[in-house]
Amino acid sequence: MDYITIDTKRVPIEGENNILSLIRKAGIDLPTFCYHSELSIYGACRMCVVEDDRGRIFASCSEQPRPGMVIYTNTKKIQSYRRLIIELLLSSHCRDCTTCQKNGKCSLQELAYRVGVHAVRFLNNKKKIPLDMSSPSIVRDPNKCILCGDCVRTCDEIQGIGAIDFAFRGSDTQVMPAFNRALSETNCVGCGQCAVVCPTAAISVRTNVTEVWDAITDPAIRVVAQIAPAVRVAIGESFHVARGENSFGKLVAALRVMGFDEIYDTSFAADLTVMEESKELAERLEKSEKLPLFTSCCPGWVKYCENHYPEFTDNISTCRSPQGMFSPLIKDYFKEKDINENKKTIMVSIMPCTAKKGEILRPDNFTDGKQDTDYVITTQEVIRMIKQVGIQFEQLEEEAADMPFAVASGGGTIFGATGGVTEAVLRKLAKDKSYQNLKEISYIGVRGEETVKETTVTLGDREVKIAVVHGLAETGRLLERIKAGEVSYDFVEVMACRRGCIMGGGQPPFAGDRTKKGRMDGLYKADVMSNIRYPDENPVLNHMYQTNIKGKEHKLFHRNIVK
Ligand code: HC1
Ligand code: SF4
Repeated sequence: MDYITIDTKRVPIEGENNILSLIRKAGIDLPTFCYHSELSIYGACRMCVVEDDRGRIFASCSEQPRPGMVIYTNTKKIQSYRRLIIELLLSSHCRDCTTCQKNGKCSLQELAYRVGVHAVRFLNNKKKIPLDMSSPSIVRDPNKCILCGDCVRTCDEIQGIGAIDFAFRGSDTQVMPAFNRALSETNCVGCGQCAVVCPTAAISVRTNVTEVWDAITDPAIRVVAQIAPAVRVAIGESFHVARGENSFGKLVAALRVMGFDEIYDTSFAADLTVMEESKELAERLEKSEKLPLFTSCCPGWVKYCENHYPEFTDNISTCRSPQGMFSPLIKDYFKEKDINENKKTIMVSIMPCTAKKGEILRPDNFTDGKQDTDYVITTQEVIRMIKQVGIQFEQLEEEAADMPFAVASGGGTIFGATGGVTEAVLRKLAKDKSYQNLKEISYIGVRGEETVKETTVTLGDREVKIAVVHGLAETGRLLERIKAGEVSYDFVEVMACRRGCIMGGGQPPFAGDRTKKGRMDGLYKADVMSNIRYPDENPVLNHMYQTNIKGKEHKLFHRNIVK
């Protein structure tokens, strides 16, 4: 086996294609701003510089390992080089750290501390640039940009959108949409993946925390929370809870302390979505029209389709997302009570997703012309609220959500991972509701991290071809193949974010590959622990279909599509 020497350690080369990966394998967390294992190598930030035994200094992310190399990661030269990089970055950076959204989570702040920059010798002569607040999902603050290009490459390479890019030259360089337009006027879908990789607060989640506190503290308002499936397996990461552990019960307890009046599980509405969407699939298969049926629960995907592939918009399911179904259902449920108690019900969704903030503003999701979900707050925002109150999250006793919307199937809960919607729909369509069949469906090929998964199932006398895709760049490639007639499907599940909602733009920033797997495993574990696994065996939902939602399905659960 070939080796290189890193400081004093011999490290085997086992297929790594850059020295940085070997350094990390050797247990040294070399700082970087612009290196991400899923993005192309840019080599711009220079923080990962190392020195070799001939005194050459180079970026380790863009250099291939050669057997016998001797690398030093912490020489005097390297130390002062890194300090200078940080000092130069800080010299043109707006330094309002104490009031910044990213305070305590900013990589620039952290690395300034780590490399020992205690003062900045250079003056900041840059004029303050106005913030772009036009998107309901994210905020762009050019004054905090360090030009690492992570957002540009994510938007282009992972999402295939290219809503932002570098503009101007030299010290005037900025990241912005073409012609400096507002983000809301671009093809940005609000997925927030740029904010996930941004090391500072140059791109951050647009927050609605203040509005939610205002509602909670108003006694005339009934504040109802719905908790999305993916939130439960990520929120604990910010409170020393083991990675991927289901913190749903702790979150419910925290929301009660904060003053929410009713707390429900969005997985209930995911069961509802399965019922409506599988009905729609059966009808389209019967008539052989508008196939493939594309899922509609991911707003980033819906917007991408409208922007880039309008020819496929009729193929998208008419179902609202689980969030979009749940809010009008709950408002309808409390209608009379609100009148009797002289109260107003406000719906707050707790979501892993930044695009959900845009979904609630779409008139095709309104009921009787009114917005159903009042506010969406992301996992990150609810973490901030918990910390504001001082709740010791990890010490909370778990509590159950409120009835009747606390009852959900495991099929509804796995919606948060890629393939979960499809698996839940297959459970609904299965005639055999046995435990054994659940296992068989789980092995059918829709689970896992592969970017495109395909499977075929037999429904009645028909073979139904299914694809599951996540990440919008990959989705675009799949749509091109469908258009070219190279592949054909009857049902396609699309999630804008790689690996599904568990990696949504509103989740706590992730630390390496371990978290991704942990979150996915956590949802499948929650499914196994559910008393109800098949969405169509949800007794509360089945009762409601016979009673209070009977005849209202179209009005409350489907989009108002005006041609
Ligand atoms: Fe999702 Fe969905 S699974 S879109 O990823 O269909 O956000 O978690 O809430 O609405 O249920 C997100 C997650 C979420 C919806 C559901
Ligand atoms: Fe691109 Fe998504 Fe960021 Fe918009 S939110 S700029 S689409 S990565």
